[in-house]
Amino acid sequence: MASKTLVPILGDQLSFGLSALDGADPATSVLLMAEAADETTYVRHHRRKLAYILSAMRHHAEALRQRGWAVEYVELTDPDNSGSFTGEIARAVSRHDIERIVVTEAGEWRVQAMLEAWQTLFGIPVEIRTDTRFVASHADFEEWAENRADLVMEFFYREQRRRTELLMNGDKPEGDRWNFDKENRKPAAADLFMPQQPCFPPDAITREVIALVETSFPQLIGSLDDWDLAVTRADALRAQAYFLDTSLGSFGDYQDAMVTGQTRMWHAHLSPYINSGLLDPLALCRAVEQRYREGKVALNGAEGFIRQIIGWREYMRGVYWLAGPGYKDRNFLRATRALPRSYWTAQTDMNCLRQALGQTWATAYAHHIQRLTVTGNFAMLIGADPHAVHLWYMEVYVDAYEWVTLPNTLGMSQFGDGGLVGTKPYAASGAYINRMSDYCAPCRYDPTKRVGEDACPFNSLYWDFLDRNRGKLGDNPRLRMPYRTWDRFGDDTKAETRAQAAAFLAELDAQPAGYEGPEDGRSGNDGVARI
Ligand code: FAD
Ligand code: DLZ
Ligand code: SF4
Repeated sequence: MASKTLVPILGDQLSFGLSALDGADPATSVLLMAEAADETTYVRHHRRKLAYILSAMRHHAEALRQRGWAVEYVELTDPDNSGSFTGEIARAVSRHDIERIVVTEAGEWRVQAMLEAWQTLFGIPVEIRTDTRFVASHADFEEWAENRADLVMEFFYREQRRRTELLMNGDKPEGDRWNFDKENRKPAAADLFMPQQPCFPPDAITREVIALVETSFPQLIGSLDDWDLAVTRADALRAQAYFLDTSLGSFGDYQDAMVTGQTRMWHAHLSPYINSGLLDPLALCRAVEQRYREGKVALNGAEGFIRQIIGWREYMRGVYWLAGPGYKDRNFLRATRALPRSYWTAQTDMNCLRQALGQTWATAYAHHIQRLTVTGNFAMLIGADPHAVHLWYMEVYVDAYEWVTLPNTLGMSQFGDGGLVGTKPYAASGAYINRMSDYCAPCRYDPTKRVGEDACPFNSLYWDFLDRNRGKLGDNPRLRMPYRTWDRFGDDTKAETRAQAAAFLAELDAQPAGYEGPEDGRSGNDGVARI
């Protein structure tokens, strides 16, 4: 029997062009994909997220076989399944005459540590290759970050534009500006034309996976109804084409807007497919540029979208790896409160939270501004433990993998890293939510009131957050204005604001927090609890 190369393919490596497959010979390679219990349980994934990953993996295995690869696929319910990546490598090594392992580096520290242990464990060479699906390698990011006091995303992004030559005219950015973000801040109204969403009904494989998730994970939250996710590259490309044709034109203008009942608006909803490998982010950016060059979309929209991908997405990954495995333990503001149970049940009278949480429960998706300004902002203002917040985001969003979720939650949204990712906390009062959404009009709270029975909780919490964190945030130049405003409040105003926030937090603490199981409630979304 000829010696073989083992090529493990992880659940977020569903790309035909994966670096581990470069130069591989189908005749002497065994591709291994495994549904691992460790991976399905290391956080309490939303059931839709779990079903998406398992179904996309099963479809990808089939597509690889059709391309001539020998794929060994271990299902979750296989009686011999060891439950871990390392256990499955061990079993594959014992089944075949494996002379070496070639694998693409993992997306996160936890899994990378496993890969790095294999050579010693199995006594055969293990080649860990760079993940070429990112424009900047770890070394590129380290080089960029070296000797910089602040890791400002905008400067990294410019380097990425030069590196990819996206929207460049020689050395100069298209339109002679790098960033058109100022044009991207329009609120949206419900009567604007919104793109219909593409829908990919479940096929036999997805239905089987849905049944598996329903029976095997009864303790998890989230709806599996109205399945609409693509699980193949072909369908993910259809979703991409849909976005390019119908949403990209308005993406920039309404990037920060929130409208009741509109889950995705003009957002791409492509992150699940990009992060699991079904879509190539750089090819997507090139398609966006082409639309601009053909005069089909405006520069602000094209630039804004490309910035999200080669800028923010890659910057977050760079920070995650640069900061090291200890990043997740940072807690700059020493925040310790547990998340309210409404984060799992969507039962709250605060309409903005109810909308964002209800939609998250139903679809495992919320767009950026809901994640940042509603759920993230509220968690930070009440002083929630940033690691608990991170875990919640890891659980509930279909696009969540540690490398991208952690810097977004702990860093950007909770300021838990003290300013590595963002220069100031994304704290906002009810006024901002009211400006960018239609959530406030039907809410039982009034976004213009700071104190009183119907005052929007965001308002007193916002000032109280600044006040109680003054020792840590008082010197932040970007917070000079709000602190000046607070200082101009009279003593009575300050006292009543503090009292309002304290009463709210006391009420919050008296209610159940966290989530222990389905008996805590699946989806109320009917506003029975106040918070
Ligand atoms: P669009 O708004 O249409 O943006 C286009 C693409 O840009 C996205 O598909 C995504 O690939 C990329 N992008 C935009 N912003 C970011 C960003 N800040 N970081 C990384 N990529 C970005 N994104 C994830 O992919 N996984 C996460 O687990 C995740 N958690 C988040 C948690 C918080 C608290 C916040 C504030 C943001 C988080 N994001 C995360 C970033 C962003 O919200 C999502 O990428 C976006 O909502 C995905 O939806 P979309 O495809 O419709 O994005
Ligand atoms: C997130 C996830 C889940 C839920 N299940 C699997 C799985 O069964 N098998 C697998 O190969 N990968 C899975 N993943 C993705 C991994 O947990 C991990 O996030 C990536 O491999 C990145 O390191
Ligand atoms: Fe949210 Fe306050 Fe507006 Fe209600 S009034 S929707 S709680 S911002």
